[in-house]
Amino acid sequence: MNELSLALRDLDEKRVYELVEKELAAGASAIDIINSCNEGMVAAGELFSQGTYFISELIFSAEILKEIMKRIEPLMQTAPAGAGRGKVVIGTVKGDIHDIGKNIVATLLRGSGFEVTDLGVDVPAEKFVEALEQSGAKVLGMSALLNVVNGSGMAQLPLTAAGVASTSGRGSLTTPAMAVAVAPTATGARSTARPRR
Ligand code: B12
Repeated sequence: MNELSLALRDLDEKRVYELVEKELAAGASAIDIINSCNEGMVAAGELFSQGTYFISELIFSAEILKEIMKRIEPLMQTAPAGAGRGKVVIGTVKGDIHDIGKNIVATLLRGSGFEVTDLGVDVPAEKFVEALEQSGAKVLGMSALLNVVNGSGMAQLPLTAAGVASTSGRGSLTTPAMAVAVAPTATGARSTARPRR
């Protein structure tokens, strides 16, 4: 973990903002900042699961990260609006309200010229299907950070009927197997999963 990750883990708000400015001035990209923050958030999550942090501390870590995102979001716009790279439906699955990572992905996609339909959080399976049908999107992004929601409802998605070409599930717990379970017959069903930490 670098200085920024540690300051975020320790909820040292003022120091976090100073370090973000320092790193940006030194030439860090928005993605570099996000990666450092991710490390700090994972560490804060570990302190929570060990009982050192309470939910209030987790909420505070999220508030700090949201402030950082306000600062770096403009740096994530690389393509002109309506650049026509394709359509994507994205949302956080039912039972889960984590949305910071999902919002980052939506911003990056928009910034790269994709038209994104963001369904928000706690999205039931049928809403994903409805949005795919209405928008004609061929890509579905589902965010899931809680293991209790792993597969629940998601495996029921009639994705082939909705014409999905590729599925990315991502979060602390998602696996390639999960993405395939969600869309077993979709062409190129895959996950950008990372191992649980
Ligand atoms: C902040 C946080 C919260 C905030 C969320 C605020 C918000 N608006 O999102 C609050 C305080 C509300 C919260 C609540 C809870 N949380 Co919480 N939370 C976290 C924490 C610390 C950080 C998550 C985060 O924002 N990370 C930063 C972002 C940038 O990273 P990210 O989400 O991983 O996203 C990146 C990638 O995953 C990827 N990505 C994300 N989505 C998608 C989608 C697609 C399509 C793609 C391609 C990529 C992608 O791209 C992003 C950028 O790199 C994690 C710790 C962890 N290890 O993840 C725990 C964690 C996820 N929470 C946890 C828990 C237990 C809870 C609660 C149940 C606590 C409680 N007792 O109430 C509740 C759940 C409420 C609910 N029903 O959802 C556990 C889950 C454990 C588990 N195995 O299920 C974790 C792992 C903490 C822990 N170690 O115990 N939480």
